[in-house]
Amino acid sequence: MAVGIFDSGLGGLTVLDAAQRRLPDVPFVYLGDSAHAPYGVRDADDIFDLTCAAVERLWDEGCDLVILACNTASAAALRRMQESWVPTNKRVLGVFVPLIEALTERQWGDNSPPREVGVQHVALFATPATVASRAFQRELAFRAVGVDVEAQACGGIVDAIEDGDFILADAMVRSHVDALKRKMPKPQAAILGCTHYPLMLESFQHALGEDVSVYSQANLVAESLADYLGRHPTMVGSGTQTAFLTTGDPKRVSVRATQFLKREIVFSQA
Ligand code: DGN
Repeated sequence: MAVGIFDSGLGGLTVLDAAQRRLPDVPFVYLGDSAHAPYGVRDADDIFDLTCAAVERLWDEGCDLVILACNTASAAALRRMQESWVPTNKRVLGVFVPLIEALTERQWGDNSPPREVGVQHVALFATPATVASRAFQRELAFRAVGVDVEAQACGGIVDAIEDGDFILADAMVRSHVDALKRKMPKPQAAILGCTHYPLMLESFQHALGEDVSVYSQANLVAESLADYLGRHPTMVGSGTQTAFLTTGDPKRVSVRATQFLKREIVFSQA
């Protein structure tokens, strides 16, 4: 039994990579829906249907625990899936909560009332669909009061990364950070609310300035997964094998993934 990691394309590899380093004895199956990427410009019903199909595919691979390593899918589909669709012997987890717990300095499962936290001005960078969902602000409001969130819908960055065009992606990061700063000149913290963005972490940090704390998901989600598996050890078997599946062109996707993770990754057809 492996842990399933799903993303609309290649961004979830940042989460997989961090999870593999944190949990070297856990087997994983990664599924990227590159045939339908990017999700960030699709409507919520469409994202829900595609995400359910991907999760079912991972269940078929023996993954009782699936992580939606995609903020767009987490924002548009996770709550709806958990409430009405996921059977009781399976778990589907998202990537928002570990990030918000880190920002609000909370432990997993701390359901105490919202309280003031160390930051008041927070910049959120995410895909247009994630920003439109306001899921981040909703989850934050359960845990914190008095935090002003300014969101920047970053159209184009995911496509540039998926195309392997990091020069274009860097230019886009700078332009989105400039646009954000026109709305919020001095953010104290910045949330990278897209699993593709850790690949552009240095660009974001550079454009924002060294005094801004940048929260990136990969390590936070890996830590939260380790914590979850510590409490639910029967959700996973042991082994070090990781399988990589794509709905896109395995050859092309393997080249990009190898470039992203700087080690050889071979995808098979999903
Ligand atoms: N990595 C996905 C996310 O975290 O939202 C990108 C979504 C997309 O397909 N644009």
